[in-house]
Amino acid sequence: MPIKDLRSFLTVLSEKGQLVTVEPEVNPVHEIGSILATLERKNGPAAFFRRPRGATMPVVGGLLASPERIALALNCSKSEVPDRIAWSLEHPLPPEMVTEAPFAANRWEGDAADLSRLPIPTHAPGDSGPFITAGVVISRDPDTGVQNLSFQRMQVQGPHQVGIMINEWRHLKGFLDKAESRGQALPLAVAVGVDPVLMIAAGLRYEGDEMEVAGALRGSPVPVVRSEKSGLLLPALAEIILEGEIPPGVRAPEGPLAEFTGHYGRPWQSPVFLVQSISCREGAIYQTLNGASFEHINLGNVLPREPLLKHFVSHVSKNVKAVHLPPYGSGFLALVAVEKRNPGEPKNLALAAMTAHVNIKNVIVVDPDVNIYDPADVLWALSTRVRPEEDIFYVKNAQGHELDPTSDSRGVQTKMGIDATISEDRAGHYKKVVYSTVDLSLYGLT
Ligand SMILES: Cc1cc2nc3c(=O)[nH]c(=O)nc-3n(C[C@H](O)[C@H](O)[C@H](O)COP(=O)(O)O)c2cc1C
Ligand SMILES: [Mn+2]
Repeated sequence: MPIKDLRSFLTVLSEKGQLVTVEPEVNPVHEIGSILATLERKNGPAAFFRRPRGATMPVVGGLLASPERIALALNCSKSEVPDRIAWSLEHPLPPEMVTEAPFAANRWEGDAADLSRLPIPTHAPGDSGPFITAGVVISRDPDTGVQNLSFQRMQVQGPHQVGIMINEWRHLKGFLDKAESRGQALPLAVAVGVDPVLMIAAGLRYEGDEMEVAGALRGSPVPVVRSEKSGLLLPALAEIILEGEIPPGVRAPEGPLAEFTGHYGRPWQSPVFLVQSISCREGAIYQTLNGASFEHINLGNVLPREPLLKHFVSHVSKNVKAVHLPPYGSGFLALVAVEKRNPGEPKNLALAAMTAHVNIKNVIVVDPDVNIYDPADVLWALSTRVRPEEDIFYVKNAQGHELDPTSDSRGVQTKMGIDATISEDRAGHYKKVVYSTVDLSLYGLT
């Protein structure tokens, strides 16, 4: 079945055993978040919650938490994903106008556009309240009219108001700065429950309209309708569309929320998004994700940056066999496997990886017999192949991410490179032990 929206993706996931339905009633406060976290930690399936307490619609979550499901979303193999994203950034495909949007079936405006209609979960125990976390934010440059997709967490602050956390270097921040300098409100729409390529595209840093990258990722243009209210182009097959505006000069306390670093941040003073209408499809499904989750890291760190990492290290050496930003490293750890030809090569690769993206702090370079997708293999290489005084180096006072607890408030930190390849003089003496993998079912074991 071709994927074109959330529903068709759910069908594909259930056909592949990648979606479970939770039939009992669940509490949107903490219980949904805990179930999603438990499933994710054991590389389990995504979850469809049929009966969130007090809700009129189901909730789905954890859709892009695993490499298997990301590959299903992109209809390719896991190893093809980075090249697929790199290709799509180079071959954008503009959206296509259609006349009908299923989300027009139900529309509430003004006082009726009440956020309590939506089953917005409070995810982690220390979260400050319910947050919209999987909503794709649609905005427009006030000068050029070019649209933008991004994720911004949104904390429910009232029936028609959410706090929206906008980091300094985001395109949306630039748009809001322009609107605010003119004393104008910035029109905004949020699409919840979309074709997963729109989510993947929203996590990318791209100078242009990410909707065109989503079209390229899908291999067909995103169907859109023009909002009568704001003129924004909205994905026609979204489950739920919120429309409204960010008023100029308003800031309100927002957060904390479990962050992608696996830590809670501090409360912020964030702009607010005033919701003026809510539209949703017949039988709408609400989508969510956990703040501190592999799903967040996959969308925000792994998928956008593995192509960059590959590009940077391949520039330094043609002997690179594989690269990975493991989600358990919060995007701060890069792994590189190389068939080294020269003892200096791993250190140059570590330096290249550190500059591939500002967030990359620790780099471990391993031999190709180490499976960089298996944390146990990486820790084994660290434990048996690293001579600290020779193989570990630091770059002090480098720029990293300010939410890394080792950074100062501006993100200044020490980066670390580790050459975990076996040293040349020892290489002839050691060979990795590899047992045959057997089919346990032949022995009555499962
Ligand atoms: C799940 C998720 C949540 C995010 N939350 C925020 C957020 O609250 N505020 C923010 O500024 N960026 C957030 N980001 C990062 C941006 O959405 C991301 O960097 C995006 O590419 C920015 O788009 P832009 O390049 O068009 O500015 C989040 C990313 C993900 C994947
Ligand atoms: Mn952008």
